Amino acid sequence: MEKFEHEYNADQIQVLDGLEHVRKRPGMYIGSVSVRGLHHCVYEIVDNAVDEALAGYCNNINVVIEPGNIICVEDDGRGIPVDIHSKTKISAAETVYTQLNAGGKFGGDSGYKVSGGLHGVGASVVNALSEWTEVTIQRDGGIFQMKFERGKTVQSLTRIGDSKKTGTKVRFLADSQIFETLEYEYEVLEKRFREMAFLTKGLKITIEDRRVDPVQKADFCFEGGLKSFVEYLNKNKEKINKEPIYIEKTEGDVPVEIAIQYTTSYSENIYSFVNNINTIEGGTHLEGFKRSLTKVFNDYARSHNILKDKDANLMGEDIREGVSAVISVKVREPQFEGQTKTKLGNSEVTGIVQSMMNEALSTFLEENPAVAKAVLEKCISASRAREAARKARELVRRKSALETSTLPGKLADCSSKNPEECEVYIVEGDSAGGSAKQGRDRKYQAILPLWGKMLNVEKSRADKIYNNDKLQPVILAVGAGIGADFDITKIRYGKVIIMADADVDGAHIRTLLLTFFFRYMRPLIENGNVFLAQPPLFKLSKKGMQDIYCYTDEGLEKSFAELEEKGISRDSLSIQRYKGLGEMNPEQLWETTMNPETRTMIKVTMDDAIKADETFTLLMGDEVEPRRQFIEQNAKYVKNLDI
Ligand code: 28F
Repeated sequence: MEKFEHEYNADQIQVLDGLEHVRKRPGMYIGSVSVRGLHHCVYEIVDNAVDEALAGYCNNINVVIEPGNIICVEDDGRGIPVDIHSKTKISAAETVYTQLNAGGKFGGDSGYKVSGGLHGVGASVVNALSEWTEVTIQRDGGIFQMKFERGKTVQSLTRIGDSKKTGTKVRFLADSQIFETLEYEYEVLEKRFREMAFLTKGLKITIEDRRVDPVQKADFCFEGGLKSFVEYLNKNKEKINKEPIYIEKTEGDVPVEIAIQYTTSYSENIYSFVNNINTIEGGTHLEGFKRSLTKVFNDYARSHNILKDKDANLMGEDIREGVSAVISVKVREPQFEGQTKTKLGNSEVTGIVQSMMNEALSTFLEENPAVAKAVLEKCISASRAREAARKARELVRRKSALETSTLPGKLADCSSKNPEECEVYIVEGDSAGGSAKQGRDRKYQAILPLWGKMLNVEKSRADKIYNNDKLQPVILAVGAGIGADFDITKIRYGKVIIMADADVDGAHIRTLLLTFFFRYMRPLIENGNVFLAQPPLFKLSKKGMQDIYCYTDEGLEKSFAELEEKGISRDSLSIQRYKGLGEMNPEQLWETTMNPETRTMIKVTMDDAIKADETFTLLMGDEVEPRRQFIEQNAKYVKNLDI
């Protein structure tokens, strides 16, 4: 008895230590306390329900954002076990919610567990970071409930009724003492749950946002799994193989699922997952996929005399042009490497994926010769374009070696040569470019005005891009090459800032430039070097009052309200609406948009690569109808601006 008491206390102290540490250093467990970390909490709880689905016991997961930013997640699995541990006298369910890593997430026997990145930290972390948590379990003929506040049990598991059903429901309110914001972003959650539904064939996930009226909701259930995923990625693209190539097989204890569909576009669009985690940095599974794709297509081309004896092999990048693919593997003990711990390191996985895909893909090509032929024709012209691009590049290199200055003539460069402090504003149009040149701080701010018709990047291969007179100044100014040659260590400016008007044309230029960066200087976006300048939409002025600049419609409303409180009425103010950057004089442009002390800028992130790719394709692809829809949808916004 003595000993028992002692152990019990020791355990309890450890439990408290664990969760208190989570509250002290939340970043260590959920990455950050920004909106990202907030969303991460939802994923943790939903992940547990998905695990129950992967174990084969759960078919439905419902997620609700309730008014007040309360999250409710419910599944129809077996319910977390409610039996009481003989030693600790605490229920299994309470242990899962109060003990760090008690969910069997590390090791354990419940299938393919996650140990990389920030995933799988578990329910107890979410509990520790919530103002309150309420868990309701239906199981063993009863309804059981327990409650917590900031990780501490305020009501142990109690039977509150009878039920013939089974399942787990978790409601929690994230702690405002911990998080910068409690405002969940519906779109972000929706996107993640769509992805999770693609990755778990047949699982139905619903999401509902009850903070808004009418309620916003979506439900996802894909019987096709990854096949549905690539169809979704390609929905606005012209397909080469109508049915995606689909492989689903388990080798040893490694389940592999792959779907591949070729499109007529010039970009490569491959997503890979390990244990449902997006492996942004790739790894051994992706390596196996790429090797197989290259080998099988080359072998087929040789054996069918499409490549002659004298021809060189096609290169991997040629064979990946226009491909959309998703690869998902489950690995029992994944080794995650790389900067963001999203690169699979397990070496055995390469061979598993490669041999499985070799067999399935070569069979597919033999059975679908028309598809094989169409893809190979595309690969061969990609390889010719690559060769042409190489020659064009060499020409540029040779030219620049001869010329005294390799910088574009229109560039008004800054005096500093230290990329860390230098920034370049890419500005559309004459007058704005002129104001920017006069208004800037010439020590570290460079201005590159753009002229002429912008190239449609979606429809252009690398050789055209290299010779385009509008983009070439951008390439030369940034100074780090493009495509496979892009070398981020050579960039001449730490910040590349797109400055365009807040109108339709401005939006077009922004989209085009972002497409270009996304496709040809992707590390620049990944590394956080690309920004969007935010010029003001309105100026409020009154005699004797300092001018007030507003950057959004909401900002304008807010300023009105604040001024009214000070007794300044609306009719005594003069409001100027800026139609374009050109309407501002150099001082105003500096003060509102370029002065690092006062400006606001938006950093362009890769967070939503799928979305970006979609928009680019939509705006510039061959399909007319989706583009028309996009413009129509955005016309509302445009009208809004043209008060
Ligand atoms: C809304 C969030 O968390 N669902 C869960 C289960 C089911 C089991 C389980 C969970 C046992 C002791 C580790 C049931 N029966 N939804 C959820 N459903 N956890 S979480 O077990 C956890 C282990 O500690 C479960 C038999 N085995 C497992």
